[in-house]
Amino acid sequence: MEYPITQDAGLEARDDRLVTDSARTDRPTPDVDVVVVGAGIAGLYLAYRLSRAGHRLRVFEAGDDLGGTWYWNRYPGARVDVPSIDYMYSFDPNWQRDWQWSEKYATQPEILRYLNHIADKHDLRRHITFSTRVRQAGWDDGASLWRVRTDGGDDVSARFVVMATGCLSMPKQAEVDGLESFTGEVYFTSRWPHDPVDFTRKRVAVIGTGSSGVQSIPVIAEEAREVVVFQRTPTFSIPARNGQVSPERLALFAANEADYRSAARMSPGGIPMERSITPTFSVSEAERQQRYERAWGIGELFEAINVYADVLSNPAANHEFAEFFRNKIRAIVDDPQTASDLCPTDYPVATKRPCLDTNYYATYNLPHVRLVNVRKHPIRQITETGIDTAHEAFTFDAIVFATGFDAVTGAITAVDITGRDDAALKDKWADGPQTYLGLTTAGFPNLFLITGPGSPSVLSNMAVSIEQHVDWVLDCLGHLRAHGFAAIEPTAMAEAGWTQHVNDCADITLFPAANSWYMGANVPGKPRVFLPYPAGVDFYRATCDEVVARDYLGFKLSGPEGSMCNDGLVRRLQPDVEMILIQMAAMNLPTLDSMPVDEARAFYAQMSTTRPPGPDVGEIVDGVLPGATGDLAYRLYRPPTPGPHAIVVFFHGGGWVVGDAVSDDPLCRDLCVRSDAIVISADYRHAPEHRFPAAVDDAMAAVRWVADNAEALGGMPGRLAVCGWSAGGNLAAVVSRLTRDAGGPHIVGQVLLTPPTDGDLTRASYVENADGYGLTTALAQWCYDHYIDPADRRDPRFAPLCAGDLSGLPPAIVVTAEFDPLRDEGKAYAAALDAASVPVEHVRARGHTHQSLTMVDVALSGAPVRARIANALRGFFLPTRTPETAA
Ligand code: N01
Repeated sequence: MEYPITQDAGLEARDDRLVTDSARTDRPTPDVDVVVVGAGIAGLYLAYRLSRAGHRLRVFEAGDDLGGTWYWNRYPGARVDVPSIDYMYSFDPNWQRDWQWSEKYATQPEILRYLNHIADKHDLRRHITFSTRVRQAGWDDGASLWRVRTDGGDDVSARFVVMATGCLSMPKQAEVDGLESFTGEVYFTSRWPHDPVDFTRKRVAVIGTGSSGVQSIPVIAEEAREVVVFQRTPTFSIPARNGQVSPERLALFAANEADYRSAARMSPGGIPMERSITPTFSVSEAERQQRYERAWGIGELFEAINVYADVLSNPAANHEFAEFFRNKIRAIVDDPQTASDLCPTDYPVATKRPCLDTNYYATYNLPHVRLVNVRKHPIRQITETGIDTAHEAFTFDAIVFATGFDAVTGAITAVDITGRDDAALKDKWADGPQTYLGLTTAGFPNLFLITGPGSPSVLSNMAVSIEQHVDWVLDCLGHLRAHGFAAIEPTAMAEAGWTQHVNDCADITLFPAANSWYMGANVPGKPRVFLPYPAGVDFYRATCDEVVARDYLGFKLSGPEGSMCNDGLVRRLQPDVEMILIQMAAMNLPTLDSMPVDEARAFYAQMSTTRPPGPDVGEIVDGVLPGATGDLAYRLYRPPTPGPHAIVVFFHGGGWVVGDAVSDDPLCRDLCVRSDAIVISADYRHAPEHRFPAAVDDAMAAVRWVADNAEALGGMPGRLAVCGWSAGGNLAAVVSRLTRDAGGPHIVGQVLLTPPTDGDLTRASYVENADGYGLTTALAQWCYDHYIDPADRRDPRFAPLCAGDLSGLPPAIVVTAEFDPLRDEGKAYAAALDAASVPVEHVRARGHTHQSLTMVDVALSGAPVRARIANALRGFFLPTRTPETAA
């Protein structure tokens, strides 16, 4: 069994550039260079950049005028929930001469006026065909161009198509029976009429409590005689505290607008802000509550989500923050039942899009406003006169649907897009979207997606993300033109890698825990896939830039003169591991091999104190056991469940030079809790004072002592496994063989986590991962030199891979990490065990380093690997594997 996607298959960068392609020199000239679909914020900026760069273009817009989201969503109370001065174009540097935002959060009419102002100022309307929906776009491979058809009868050929269709523009179906029978007024927030709607003296139902509902309900309640809100899922909302544009922000602008915009581009969310690196529980409760209050008081969504680094990854941290919000709701809403119904409890805070509101919760204190919890009182149907729930019949004059969108992919797949070989994009994405960078998709040459799935899009300030995407596309077109290429398309490998990377990023967050539109969960039948890229605008921008800097890594470029393909993957490290490496590099710490041994030990111990502690176990006991030549410290971790338990003897890492019985404390706790076994971390003598084979002798002594005292330790005799990380993994492998040869103690399984198994420094993994991934080849060399003479390095007590006979060894799980100098020897040992018919599970930890799998609660992406280790341990301890039942 193997861990999915390994580093081994086909990742070598291929560079078959400029292969002559003489068959394709007579290509027809398309009607235009670029067709842009949509004239919202993205479409307008595309029109600006493309026209300035001399591209011939047409922009098709389904609406009767420009504005996209801001054209359609005219419902009462509609506002932006990113500060206005952040939610605007940065390409228009002298904007302050002719534009001023009147409020911190501008209303929909003001934003629409702004977009019209920009279009007029830069003469963009002439490129746009309004009231025209693009129905079809098909790639003509022979002619190397797109054929685009609209509902207005246009049939336009273009070299490129850019989907600027928006992430939240395809309204979701109502999904309530009987709507056609209702004789009153029906409104959708996403398709609000242009003529004013007057709710005075009317009984109004609002279905939906996302951002649109939260914004419109208080405003509708100001007018209507009666408002009944039908809520399926309560939302987390914070007060917007709208008002004048913040003077602090204006001062920052005045100081240096270019710096301000640049800080936004390099921020996690597209608004100037430092990414929080403080874990929630690293500060006192009083400090945390103060911090939460400050976030509540500022009225900015990004600020709120950024309170602590782990709000979106640590369930306990998230729970505390969510409870803070729930307490606020309880404090505002008078009726306890209504307050309780308004408190979200079944998803982590911020895993569904949180809202900004003005008087949302307080509106429920008004006598004419009522909340119906649809979960308790499901809507049965819409009737001629109103809405019937299972328990009540309501009469209404108007029903407002604020029920959301087929987000991120809906507006793209609504166009019948066919690529190479007439393959339909809709079919390709049937199980979830696959893109490279959220910008392009394999099989669909010259198709660009602005803020497409797999890009930060809806998790970011859209204005910043749109500009970044459009700028990238324009640079790309310029590159193609300058180098004589006519087409660009991502490779299948690059796309698969990016899709995997986006999922990896989501999997270390709590996002997948919610049935949100981020997950596609709001649309029946839509595949459940996390749609946006959650690692941040900063990280994403750096990735896009890196792709370009690495000669369009992952793209195939082709043209009449030939083609080039620089295949490869842009982000191979797990996202959290990469983040850790970046932070470590920034700290510029000295390396262990640059220090005298004593200093290295002290430094290693000091670093260990900065880690999160790992999970609680039932009991921890420190003791000493008799080693080969004297007492050795051990630490015993007992599970919280009733005993007796199976026992794992654990050997710590540290290259036989540094570390001790407690230096892998979080890992041991984690193993103990996950495997429900006692873990005994036994120390051993260290080099250079005690060179090979002192550590082996001590490891053997520890295993014997534990086996002899299993019952007294609370263990089950005969259920004994060994486990070790790094040098400790080596010892676990060695002990497994020596106990086999000695006829006992009986070991039921061995866990070898990134072990050295022969120290052969010529292996490819030592070369590929020599530096930059924590354990360096130089440090590995330093450890070997301290531990063992070169002449002894084929002794199987150091190099288990050199042992002649591996048959009859205990079943094993061998974990290797992709970016570990030791990777290949672990892999070789797993293969050797397999060849000797030893049951072995080889787990290849994709995107991990030598140390990262031990970083409990820091590198969250290591958790599934540790879960597999625990699972293997539980398997080792099954009665069928123990000597008494085997007998
Ligand atoms: O849509 P939503 P939205 N019966 O999907 C409920 C952006 N935006 O238009 O959660 C009963 O968030 C649904 O319930 P559930 C912003 O990114 C920004 O409000 O599926 N209820 C949910 O409560 C936002 O997140 C701004 O269980 C039904 C609601 O309808 C995104 O657009 C303003 C239902 C839909 O909420 C979408 O917001 C507005 C049914 N059959 C929007 N079907 C600002 O900038 C759905 N619901 C401020």
